[in-house]
Amino acid sequence: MFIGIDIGTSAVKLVLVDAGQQPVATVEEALHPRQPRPGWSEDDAEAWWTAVAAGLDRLRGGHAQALGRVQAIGLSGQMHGALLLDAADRPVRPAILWNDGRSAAEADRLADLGLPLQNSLGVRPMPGFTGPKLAWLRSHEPEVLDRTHHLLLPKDYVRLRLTGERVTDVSDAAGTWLFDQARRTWSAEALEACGVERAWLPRLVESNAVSGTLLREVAKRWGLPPDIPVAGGGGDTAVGGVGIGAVDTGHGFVSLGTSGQVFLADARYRPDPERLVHGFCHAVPGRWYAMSALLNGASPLAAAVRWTGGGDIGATLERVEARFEGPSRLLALPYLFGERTPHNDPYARGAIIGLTGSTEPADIVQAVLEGVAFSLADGLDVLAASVGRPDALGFIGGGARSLFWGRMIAAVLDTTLVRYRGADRGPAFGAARLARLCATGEPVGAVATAPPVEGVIASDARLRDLYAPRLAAFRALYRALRPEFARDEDGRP
Ligand code: XUL
Repeated sequence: MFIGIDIGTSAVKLVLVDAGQQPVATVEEALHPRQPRPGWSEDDAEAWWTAVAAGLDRLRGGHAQALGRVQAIGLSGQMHGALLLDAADRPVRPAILWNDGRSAAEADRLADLGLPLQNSLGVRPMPGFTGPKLAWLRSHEPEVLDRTHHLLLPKDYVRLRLTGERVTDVSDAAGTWLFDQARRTWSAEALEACGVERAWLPRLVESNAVSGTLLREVAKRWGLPPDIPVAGGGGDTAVGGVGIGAVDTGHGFVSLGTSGQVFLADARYRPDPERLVHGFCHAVPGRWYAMSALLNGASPLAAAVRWTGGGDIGATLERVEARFEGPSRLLALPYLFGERTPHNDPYARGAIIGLTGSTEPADIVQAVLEGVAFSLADGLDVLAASVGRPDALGFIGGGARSLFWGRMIAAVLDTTLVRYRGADRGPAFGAARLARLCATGEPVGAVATAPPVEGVIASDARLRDLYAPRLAAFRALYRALRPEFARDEDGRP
């Protein structure tokens, strides 16, 4: 038995997986990140631990015997966060999350350090990354840094509570903008540029390596065997790749969680920061990946359901599908949190145009689904220009539960999407695989295989042709609105 724990943005997910790689139980505990100002995003480390503890309670409730046979635990988590701890390992302020845009000025200043540094760090500095956020704290909250002794990524706080160890893995370190991707180690130059002290940083391990062992009191509380290993684990995008076996060159996926990604694994490190590609270490040794990172994946859908009166997302999708006759007359930009690839624009926001007196709530939801599909098409085009267009892509994350949305995305991207069994719990399942790898020492290729295929969604040529002009209109709408988004809160450009 293995446990995978994914510290997501809107929920923590835990999955218990047996020796035959079958999920035995999955539990989910909601999280409630805050937006203290437009474009800012924070959460409390304690909330992550409370959610993990509640999840373990529920697993114990239904599967106490299985918990007694767990061989290892693996972790996955939202990337790019900045969690600062004092000398007693207490958070000195709320963690600043991946979709926080406050450090735009710092990111632009860091970009002036030039392309060679970006090539080694894998990506252009953008506001969501840890390093630029530390630079922001240096100028806006220096007293916080005076009290700082340790810097951790979100999942690594959970590890600290499980094992007492301050450790991160290469695939999560990769997203900090403090990390040399080719050498798989911290970058002295980036640390200095961002004002980060070397002594704050956690120890580094590969994702499938042992990072520590379970504390006795933790094991006792949930009836887990004492001293079992906790694997390095990884950033949620890379671990999602492990979950569906996307570890070799050209294998990848479209993921629709709170965020969205188009991801392609690579046996070589091929950075392309000028295109806003993220070139990061994969969660398996000797592998990297290229990614278009969207800050707005399935979250605009949840928002659109709320704007149109609330209710169940699945039932809303059914209503939209029942009325679907082709592309909407409305056009929506999904950029609720700004956007990284392909815009690097923390000020971008959502927009819906074309409303009439007879617009129905379902029309608005459909337009938002299309807006996310269009922005995924932007992401795929960037990757295609950089490392090549794949023949097919996996389709994972909570959004992958919707076949209707999948058909729309396959047509807009003009690509084939493959749905795997259990792919909506991707990163938690991938984390359980990393737990297994660290406990058994098996070869990665023997464990990180593609799960059984549940269905293949081909691009519908008729729908593709109908959507092509709408995609062009979507791109034009963003270009037209960009100057408006750039205005600050007082209305100045
Ligand atoms: C990837 C990214 C998100 C977060 C949260 O660059 O920002 O995937 O890891 O899920």
